[in-house]
Amino acid sequence: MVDKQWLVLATRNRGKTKEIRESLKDFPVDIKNLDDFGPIPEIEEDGTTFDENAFKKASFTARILGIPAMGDDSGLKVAALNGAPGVYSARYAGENASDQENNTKLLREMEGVEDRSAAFICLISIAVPCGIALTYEGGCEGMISTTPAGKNGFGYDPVFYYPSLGKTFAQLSSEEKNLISHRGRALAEVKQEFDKVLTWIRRHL
Ligand code: ITT
Repeated sequence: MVDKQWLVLATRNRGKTKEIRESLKDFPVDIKNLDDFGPIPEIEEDGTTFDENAFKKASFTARILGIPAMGDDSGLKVAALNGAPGVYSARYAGENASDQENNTKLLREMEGVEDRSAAFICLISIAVPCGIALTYEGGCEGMISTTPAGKNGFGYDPVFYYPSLGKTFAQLSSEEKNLISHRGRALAEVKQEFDKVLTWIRRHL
């Protein structure tokens, strides 16, 4: 039997954790998350790009815990809002804002706006304890709905409408969402070269 590689998810977001675990369930990797370890210092997300923040989350966590880590920095870019909320998606309605507060603010900003096109972006960084990392990216285009719909997922899922399925992301199961979402697409890139990723990790441990 092949030994599973430990990989810690550098996130406290349960929705992301669920989707990443689901996506990698058939791969030889034992996925931990930050809750499996004692308290560790907060990761500073002060980068100006998704790329920078994903790298910060992964490399900081890998260095602190001494275990390979995966960071996900993601968010929603709305064309009519000049790309907002972007890297500030988690705190659009303020520091520690709830998903519902963020959605309410977004729908308010979008009241009466005709161009409702938007895209989710996800940057995945896989880092080893010495601090270096591999990066993967995925995106998904959709529209901002006028009212929330659906109970699944997290974040902006209830207001992100995916036209070709005629549903919001919150109306999809995590398996269905992973097939088309920004995170699912970034993870598909990881999975496509999973053997190489494992070799790279082991070479740098
Ligand atoms: P960690 O930093 O602990 O991973 P976070 O929620 O703060 O968790 P981000 O800084 O990457 O993560 O912010 C991402 C925000 O973008 C997230 O809180 C959601 O509001 C939104 N988002 C990202 N991916 C999403 C998805 O698949 N569905 C809905 N909203 C999403």
